[in-house]
Amino acid sequence: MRVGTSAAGLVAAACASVLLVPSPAAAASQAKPVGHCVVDLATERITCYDTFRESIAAATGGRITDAPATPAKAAEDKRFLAELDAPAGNSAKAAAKANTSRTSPRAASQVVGGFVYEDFNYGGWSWTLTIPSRCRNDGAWDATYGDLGSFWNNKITSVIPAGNCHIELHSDPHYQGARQMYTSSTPYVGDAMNDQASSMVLT
Ligand SMILES: [Ca+2]
Ligand SMILES: [Ca+2]
Repeated sequence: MRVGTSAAGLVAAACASVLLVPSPAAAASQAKPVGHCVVDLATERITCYDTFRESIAAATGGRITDAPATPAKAAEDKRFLAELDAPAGNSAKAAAKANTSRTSPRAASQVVGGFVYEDFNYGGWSWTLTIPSRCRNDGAWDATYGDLGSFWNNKITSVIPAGNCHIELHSDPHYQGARQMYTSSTPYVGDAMNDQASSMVLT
């Protein structure tokens, strides 16, 4: 495991193995490191890992430990995407088991509502979005992130909605500016929204 940095840059003191990770921009001068982060939209806590597989294990509370090695493969893996959407019944036990092995200041959101990526075709840094329960598709907003902050502001280039959610990107913080909705796996968000998103809504 690599990190545990929140959008506000606070290290989660509760987790002994936590380290602060450089932002993608700050680290760009070296060989480009890539991290795979889990963003709990309920708490805005961001925790990053070295591998996509690790990040999925964390995002699912230990339920899925054999995710495809790369996000690009995951995007085309129907079995994996279906497993992500499996009923929460099975995950309760796994989540309980996972929770006994680490301290957590708040209960984690363990439904995956989607993924956003730094680069074209699900490349670069990934951010797996977790939410308390699946989206309802009733027109109301199910989860939000009002200000992506320097860590992932103006970087998103591809997206994969999950958990019955659609992902709506906004070019300015707090759901202002241009907006665009994505209802299925999208390897390129389009010229108008590429590297523009500063806030997002799951609906
Ligand atoms: Ca980008
Ligand atoms: Ca922006």
